[in-house]
Amino acid sequence: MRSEHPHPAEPRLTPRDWGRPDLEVLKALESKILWLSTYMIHHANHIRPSRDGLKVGGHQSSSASVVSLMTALYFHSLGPDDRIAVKPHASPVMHAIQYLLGTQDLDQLKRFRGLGGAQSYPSRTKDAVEVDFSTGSVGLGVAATLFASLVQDYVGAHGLMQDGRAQGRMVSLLGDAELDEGNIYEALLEGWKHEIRNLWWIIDYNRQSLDGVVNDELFHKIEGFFSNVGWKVVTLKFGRRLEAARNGPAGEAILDWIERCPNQLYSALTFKGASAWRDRLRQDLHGASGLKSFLDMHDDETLPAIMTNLGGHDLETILDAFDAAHGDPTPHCFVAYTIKGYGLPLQGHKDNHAGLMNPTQLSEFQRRCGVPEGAEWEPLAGLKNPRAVADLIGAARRRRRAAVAVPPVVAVDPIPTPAGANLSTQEAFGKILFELARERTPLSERIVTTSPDVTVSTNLSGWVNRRGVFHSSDKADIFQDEKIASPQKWRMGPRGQHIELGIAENNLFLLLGQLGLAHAFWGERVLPVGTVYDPFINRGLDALIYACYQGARFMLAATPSGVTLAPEGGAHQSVNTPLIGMAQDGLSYFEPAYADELALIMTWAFKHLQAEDGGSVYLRLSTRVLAQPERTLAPDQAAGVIDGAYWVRRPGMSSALAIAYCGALAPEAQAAAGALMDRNPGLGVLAVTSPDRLYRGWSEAQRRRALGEADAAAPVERLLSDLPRDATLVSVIDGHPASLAWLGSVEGHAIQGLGVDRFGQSADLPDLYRTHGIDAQAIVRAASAPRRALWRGQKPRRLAEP
Ligand SMILES: Cc1ncc(C[n+]2csc(CCOP(=O)(O)OP(=O)(O)O)c2C)c(N)n1
Ligand SMILES: [Mg+2]
Repeated sequence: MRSEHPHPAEPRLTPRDWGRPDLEVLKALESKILWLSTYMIHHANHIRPSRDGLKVGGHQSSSASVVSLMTALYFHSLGPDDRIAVKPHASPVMHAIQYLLGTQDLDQLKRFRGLGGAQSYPSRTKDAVEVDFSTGSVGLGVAATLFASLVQDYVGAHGLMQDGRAQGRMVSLLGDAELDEGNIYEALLEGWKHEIRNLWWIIDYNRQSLDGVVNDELFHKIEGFFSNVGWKVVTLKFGRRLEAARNGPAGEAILDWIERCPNQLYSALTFKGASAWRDRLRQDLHGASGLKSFLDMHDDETLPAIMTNLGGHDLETILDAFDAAHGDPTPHCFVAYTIKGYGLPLQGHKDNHAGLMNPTQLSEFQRRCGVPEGAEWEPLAGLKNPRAVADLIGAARRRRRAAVAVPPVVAVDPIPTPAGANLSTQEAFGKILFELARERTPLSERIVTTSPDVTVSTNLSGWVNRRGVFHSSDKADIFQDEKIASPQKWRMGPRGQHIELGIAENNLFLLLGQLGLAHAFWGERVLPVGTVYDPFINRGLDALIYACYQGARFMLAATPSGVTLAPEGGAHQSVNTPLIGMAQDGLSYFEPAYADELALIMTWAFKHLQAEDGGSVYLRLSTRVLAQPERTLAPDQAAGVIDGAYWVRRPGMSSALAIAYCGALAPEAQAAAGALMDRNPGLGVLAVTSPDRLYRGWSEAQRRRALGEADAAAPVERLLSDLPRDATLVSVIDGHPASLAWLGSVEGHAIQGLGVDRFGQSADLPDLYRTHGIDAQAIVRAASAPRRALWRGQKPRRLAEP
């Protein structure tokens, strides 16, 4: 049953408030944008000196395809609160427009695709101009707009929108081949469940992708997909001139011919030009009444122009369609028929994706655009109506809202260690959130949780019971009302602080990414916490990387992890995720063993999410219940938890051995230490809480020393300098051993790196740990293994007998 949103959009400014621009002026702007975007690419490839001989690239055809649509959007249809994802290969168009609007420097355009210059694909974090959504990995930027509209609803319902801002429209201008990406459909379904609104997807339907021409039937399918999930589909097929031709000689026959013309043929004729159109129409419409008059009416200039007058290149058609949709919150899909390379000699050619105009073609194009030589970068050069164009640009510039001011930091009090003599880190995580939910603190009010159908099994339900599920309208929990006993109480309503998702992990990361940017979009922070099964990070990995690349801030609790999942094993056992956690920029990975460590990490994490130089946090948690140590961590140990490691047992001066363990394998490390202690009384035990932070600290110190800061030292260097250089290190983790094996290089210790590097299977812990060589015996064995001789003649040495 569909419901009414109780939080209608604030009154927002729409094109009705500023009225239609003069069409001729808009057309002049359109041609200037086409010129600038084309020339920017040409300049980077043919004029800027090359130092490495590589082709710089840039997509002149993909860009030309959307010039009319983007002209209409930026200079008429986009309101001050609207946000847009521009398809990756139209980056030059976006930069040209920003340049005209005065928000982009010429220097940036001249350095397009060069260091510090305009990026190849729109980038929130790397571009100098304000970019709403990064794009590049096709499909993701598109779906991100859908989740942004959901977040906007959340933010609106929770009163978290900075003063003076209204609910805007989330717009995606996408390539038609982006619809091949499965994440689009996962997002559509999720959007339908959440009754998303204020969303426009404008498909640049040029019927070409990278390798070729798309299937003729795609259009019908698109209509079906979108209307199935409640979207309005608006098709912009013919432009004004073609529509008008309908009533002229052979009009119906010609439009009907275009309707039936296979995409490949239409593209080929577009590329070939006037005489090809003429010949083909004569051949295919032989005998059609009025054909001769139609062909006689058009010369070699106007015939191709009319035959390619598609909706997506006709400003009037575009403005009509966009204007008609304003005021309707229903999500809209516009199918805008376009031609890839429109207006360029590359148009329609099936291989034009990476094609570049040569200097001769460019000169001819420059002449046609009326751009005087030497005035290539001049915004108004060669225009017939420069003053009017400048006025239109000025009006669009004045409509823009200033960037969102940085919101104040939400206070984070130290999180107490959850009670319990025996706990898993997953349980501890659930308890921490449950406790946070008890009181209405600044922190607990801003936390929003989300999970792809694993809320209960990742221990989030305590939080959800207290804070409710977000939904546009209040909904009772029928099971509760019917007095059916269940620990889950799922009240739903606009004030709920948990967003429940379907299983698609891609959607989880896309949503976390947008929640994690709420402060940048609407000026108030939310602190997103997502839960997922650790192995299924891989399922949504590109979206996770995308969220980090966008600079989003979120906490990810991934649990269960590793082969420790034991009986439920096999496909559910994660092996590579520690390496993902280490390698992913913008994401700090932690794998604590105990609840006190987790409480410290989460306290730090909620601050790190908000710090200017902060980022997102990934907690790799476990379902293995461990006896909790009765202790208060010393200040240096507590600091070590955040830096990535601390000595549980500091090595003695003459120690020959230390064991470095991570996460749920703490008991194995302790048991092995117990067994080895007699022979190695000075044995050290290092608890690694974050292989990632530990490694980053090390590489940062190396970098600083290389730059001359001789005293720079990393936490891991200080820790391992306690261990005699000829001692052996044994590292152990329930994950890929490479995540810790680098420890040997820090101070030159010989290391035996234990971990999991093969698929697991269902079994109990003793069998699994034995099979993968991460049990106490394996640690003892590794500690006792002979070292490989370093130099010829050097004798292998045993540290302890097995
Ligand atoms: C996930 C992903 N896979 C592959 C690519 C490489 N790629 C870049 S553009 C493109 C085709 C895009 O076609 P379309 O979306 O129709 O855009 P057009 O160039 O026609 O405007 C491909 C396959 C990519 N950028 N992202
Ligand atoms: Mg395309």
